[in-house]
Order: sequence, then structure tokens, then C-alpha cells
Amino acid sequence: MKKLFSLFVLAMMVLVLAACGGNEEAAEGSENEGEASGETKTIRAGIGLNDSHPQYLALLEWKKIVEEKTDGAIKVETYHSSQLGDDRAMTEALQLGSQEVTIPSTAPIANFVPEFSVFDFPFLFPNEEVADKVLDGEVGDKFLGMLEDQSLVGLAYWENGFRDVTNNERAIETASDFEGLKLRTMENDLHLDAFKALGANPTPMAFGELFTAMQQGTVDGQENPIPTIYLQGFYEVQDYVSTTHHIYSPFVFLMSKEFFDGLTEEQQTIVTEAAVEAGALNRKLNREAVAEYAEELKAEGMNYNDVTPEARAEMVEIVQPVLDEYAEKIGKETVQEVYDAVAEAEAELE
Ligand code: KDG
Repeated sequence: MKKLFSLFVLAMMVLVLAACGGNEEAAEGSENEGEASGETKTIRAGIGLNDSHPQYLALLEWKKIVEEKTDGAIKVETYHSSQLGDDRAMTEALQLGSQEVTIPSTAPIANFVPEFSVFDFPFLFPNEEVADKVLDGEVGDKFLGMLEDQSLVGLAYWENGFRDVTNNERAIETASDFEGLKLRTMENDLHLDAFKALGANPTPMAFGELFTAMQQGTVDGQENPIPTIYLQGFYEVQDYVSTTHHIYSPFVFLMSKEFFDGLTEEQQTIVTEAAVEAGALNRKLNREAVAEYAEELKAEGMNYNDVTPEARAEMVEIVQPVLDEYAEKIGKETVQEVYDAVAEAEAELE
């Protein structure tokens, strides 16, 4: 009898130890938790543009790479056309951990990290090649590092593109043509102040509300890159498009820091490298599209005019005091670092 009882106690001890060991494995942190339990991690990725835009096509490529390279350990759900909210709301959702990825322009990011406004300095980047060099280099990395204090991780820079003005009043030939225009801008104080200096009457608005505002005449116009103007059907509610090219607008591929930190090192490398690879596709598709979509806008009946370098130079002069004011706010050294990186990139590309 005694022997039987000892065997029973021994068996119970073995069972209890096995159960504790299993819990310890799962408790070592989410990186093992997932593997131990084999659960799939789900990424909710939302953007403001629609499903025909190069940004969304590149996001689908990112999804494909990540799901393949993680053998399905990570599943990506993609949402377009502000289905998960506007840029600011989606960025806040990443901070709260209720969404994992969004890819806003740098302009709304400046509401979280003010230094990002420097990338929206009018006429900062002379062309895409210089923008790529600066953003993908040391300076760009330094700015991505600033996101971590906001519970965000910046994985890569993508391309929104050179912004042009559309409106229903007149062609923008010179700076004086901005006078009195009710112009929608992104939610960024620098954009507002720069267009006020040009004589416009700017109003900040989430991207998802813009089409209706133009349709109802709440605003006379807006400014966005040609691919967005065409693919979002702005030609249906706008008469004039003028290639001011006043800002080169980067996107930043943002991930929730809480979610990123919960990935294994291998998964962190996969999502980051995939963001760079899909970003290259985004830039390629965006740049290939501009000339074609410009022709499409003319075919849709828009009055299309190219703004001359002289007119742009006049606009630069007018907005310069605004840039000097923001350089003080952001930090003159930080702004100078970006200017130096632009000059260095231009010299290297000559
Ligand atoms: O999701 C990206 C959009 O929000 C982007 O197009 C932002 O350029 C933008 C705008 O004008 O709001």
C-alpha cells in the first residue's frame, strides 16, 4: 500500500513540474509566447489613400513579403481610404496599441514630433534623388529615432511626392494668384503659416473629408501630388491644377513600438527589410505614374499649367520668414543639419 502511495505522489510531482515548465516558457515574453503557443500575430495596417494608389499597392507587397517570410506567424490586414480613421487618429491608435501600422505624411507626424516639420519646408528637396539620399541616410535615421519617445517605430520612408495645387478659381501662375484662396491643408501649422504668407486663406482638414469639402465648395482647393489628385478623382470637383511642386512630401512607415518590441528579433528584421523593399516599389510606381496621370488630368478637362522656376523663386522668398521662424522653434542646429545633408546629396549627385 505504502509503495502504491509513494508512486502516486511521485507521479503527481512530475505532472506539477511539467505544468510549471510550460508556463515558464510562455511567460518569458511575447516573443516566446507566440512561438510556444504557436499563435499568429495580426497586424492592422491602415492608410488614408484609396486602393488604387501606389501607397496601397506597396502596402500589399509589404503584406506579401511579411506573411511569406514569417511562414504565416504574422498576418497582415490592410485597410485603405481612411477606413480606420485619419492620419492623426491612426497614429494615436498605434501609440495606444489598438492598431499596428499606418503610413502618414511627415506633416501630421509633426503634431507628435515637431522636428518632422523640417521635411515640410517648402522647396527643401530639389528632386526625388536628393530626397532619397537624405531620407535614407544618417539624417533620416536620426529623425526616425525621435519617434520612439512617442511609442512609435519608423521602419522606412516612402513617397507621397511633390505637392501641386488644385482649385476652382484660377490658375496659379505667380504667388499673387494665391490671394484669398480657401485652401485645404494637412493638419500642420507650418503648412498653414506658409500658405497664409502667400496670401491664401488656408484651413486644416483630415484627408478623408477633403473630397466632400471641394464638392460642396467649403474650400476652393487643396494641394497634393499628381497621383493623389488623379487617383482620388479630384478632377471631378476641381478645374485648375498648377505644378507648384512646393513641397516634397515623404510618408513614414510607422509601427506601434509596443507591437514591434513584442516581435522576435528575426521578425523585427523581416518587417523592417520588407518596409524598405516595398518602399522602393512605392517610389518606383509613384514616379512612373506622374507623367501619365498629368496627361489623364488634362484629358479629364482640367486646366493644367506648369509653374515657372521664376514664380517658384518668388514663392520661396515670400515663405522664407516663416521657415526662419520654424527653424527657431525646431532648433537651428537640427534644421541646418538637414540643409547640409541636402547640399551634400546634391553635390554627390552632380
Ligand atoms: O494616408 C496618407 C494620406 O493621408 C496622405 O495622402 C496625406 O498627403 C496627404 C494629405 O493631403 O492629407
